[in-house]
Amino acid sequence: MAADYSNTTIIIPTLNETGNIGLLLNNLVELYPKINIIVADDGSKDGTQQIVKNLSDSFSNIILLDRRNEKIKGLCASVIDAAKIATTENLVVMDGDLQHPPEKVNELIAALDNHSLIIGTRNKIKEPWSLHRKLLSVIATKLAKLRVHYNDPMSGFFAAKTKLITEILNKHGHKFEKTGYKVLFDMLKYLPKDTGVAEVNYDFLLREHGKTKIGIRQIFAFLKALVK
Ligand SMILES: Nc1nc2c(ncn2[C@@H]2O[C@H](COP(=O)(O)OP(=O)(O)O)[C@@H](O)[C@H]2O)c(=O)[nH]1
Ligand SMILES: [Mg+2]
Repeated sequence: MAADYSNTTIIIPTLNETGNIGLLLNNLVELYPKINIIVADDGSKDGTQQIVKNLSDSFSNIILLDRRNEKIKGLCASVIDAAKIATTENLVVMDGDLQHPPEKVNELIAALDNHSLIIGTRNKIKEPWSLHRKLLSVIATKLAKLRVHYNDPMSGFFAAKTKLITEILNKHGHKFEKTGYKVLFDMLKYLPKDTGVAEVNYDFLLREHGKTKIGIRQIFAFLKALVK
C-alpha cells in the first residue's frame, strides 16, 4: 500500500511568516493530505496565527500551537514543545518560510524506514547573502562539524522517529539551547551511539517574503551550545 503519511507530524516553527505560511500549508496538504502538521508560533504580530487558525478550521490535521504567552521563546523551544504533543511515529521539522522544499518531505520520511534520523543536507546555498551572513554560516558550520561529524549539522530540515527525539529530550532536553536556532545540532550532540543516520540532499530555496530572524541573540545561543 502506498504511504499516506498519517503516521507523520510536520513541525513548523514560525515567527512572522504571513507571506509564506499559508502557501506552505496549502502546498503540504495538497501533497500529503493525511499528514499531521503542528505550527508552533511564538506570538507573531503579523497575522500568521490567524492564517494558521483559518486553515486548521478547514483541515483537522493542522494544529496551531500558540506560544505567545510562553516565558522561553525560540525556535528550539517551539520545536521541543511541538514534539511533546505529537502523537505520531515520525516527526519532520521544517521552516515556515518556504526555504525547505515540500516535495522533499516524502524522501525524508521514506528514509526513516531504515534509519532513525534523516538530515536534510543543503546543497550549495544560492541565497544572495551578504558577506557577513555567508561568513557566519560557513564559520558556524565548520565549528559545529568539530563537534558532530555530519555534512550539515546546522540544517533546519530533518526527520526522526518520535521515539528517538523523546529519548534524547528526556535525558538531555534541559541542556538544549532553547532560545537558539539549531535544534538539530543539539540533538546530534546527544545522539545515542548506535543511531542510524542518513542524509538527503536538497536545494535551500530563496526566501521570497519576510526576513530572517537570525540576530545577535541566536549567535550567542549557538556559541553556548558549541561549548556545552
Ligand atoms: N517559533 C519560533 N519560530 C522562529 C523563531 N525565529 C525564527 N523562527 C522560524 O524558524 C524558521 C527559520 O527562521 P529563519 O529566520 O528563516 O532562519 P534562516 O533561514 O536560517 O535565516 C522560520 O520558519 C521562522 O519563522 C522563534 O523565535 N520562534
Ligand atoms: Mg529561512
